[in-house]
Amino acid sequence: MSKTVKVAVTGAAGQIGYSLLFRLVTGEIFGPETKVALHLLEITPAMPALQGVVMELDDCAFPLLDYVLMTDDPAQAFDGVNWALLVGARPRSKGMERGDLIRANGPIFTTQGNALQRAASDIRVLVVGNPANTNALIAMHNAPDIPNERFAAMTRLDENRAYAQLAQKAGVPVTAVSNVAIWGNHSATQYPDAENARINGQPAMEVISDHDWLRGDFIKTVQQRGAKIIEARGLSSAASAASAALDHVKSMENRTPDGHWFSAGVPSDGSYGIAPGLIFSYPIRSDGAGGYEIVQGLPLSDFAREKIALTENELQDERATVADLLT
Ligand code: NAX
Repeated sequence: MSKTVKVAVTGAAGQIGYSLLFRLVTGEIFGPETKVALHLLEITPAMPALQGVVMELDDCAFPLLDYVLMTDDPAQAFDGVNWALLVGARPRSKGMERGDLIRANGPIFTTQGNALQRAASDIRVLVVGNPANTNALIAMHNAPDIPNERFAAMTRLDENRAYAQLAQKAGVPVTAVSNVAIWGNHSATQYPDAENARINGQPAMEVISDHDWLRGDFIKTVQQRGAKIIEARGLSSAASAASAALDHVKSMENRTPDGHWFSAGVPSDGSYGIAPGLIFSYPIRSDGAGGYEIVQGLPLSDFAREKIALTENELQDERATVADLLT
């Protein structure tokens, strides 16, 4: 075995954790030569449940699982880790507005941001817990020792959802679809971009002639997919969310093939006129060595610009709501 990668997962006893942990150690993400150490963080009352999950991890006898650390202390959880998947968050309770949820999550992500400074020098952070973009913004601001570009919020599930919708509409396998991008916030204002997408290498707008669908129900379906799943399942997306988080890690670990991209909420550098510093989902390309670039020069129609402005405004409002936490 050539190396060990240390991965912290927060909220590890939750739904997403249950779909995520096992696949992290099969070799599919970091390769068959890399051992994986899991640092699992939970809140104190969930430690017994976490113990049950770890018993199951033991029972899989995964050859690549190096060790498992269970803790309710963020400082211990993030000590020396190479990846931190921040899944745990305060859920929305009855009657809670989005603003209340954002504020309720503040203390979690200030504390975790601070503790992340104990991580390895190559740490990369993916925030899954909602509101993901603003939680990532808070964590990033509270970890001044870590370069901002190491922080991302997950919009890969939204991207995967858009891939599936386009493939089904065009009657092609999902592998025929490429170059889908999610712009903005992981929320109902996000803009799933079909105008730059391709199907079998052709513009999706040429392959799918139903432009009313592309500009209407396609966008709405992706934006509201999470709510539809809760309605149908009685529980929020978990396996698909875990799968998307793993896709994100894999994409960051490997160089993105030429002409392709994937989406993630990353700190805006002002690209496409977005306010600098917001955690904004863009199409990005990984260099496979820890760095990435925001894809430049994609054409955006007036329709797209209008949608992107809406989601940017929402993120500006969210940032204003937590301004006092952004040290
Ligand atoms: P669960 O409620 O099943 O699990 C969350 C776990 O986090 C619980 O075990 C809880 O004890 C733990 N937790 C809470 N506060 C914590 C803290 N301060 N430190 C460590 N652990 C803590 O939720 P689950 O379905 O797993 O979803 C987790 C988060 O992902 C939620 O915020 C959810 O909204 C968000 N999602 C984000 C998605 C995305 O695309 N970005 C999609 C799926 C999902 O809805």
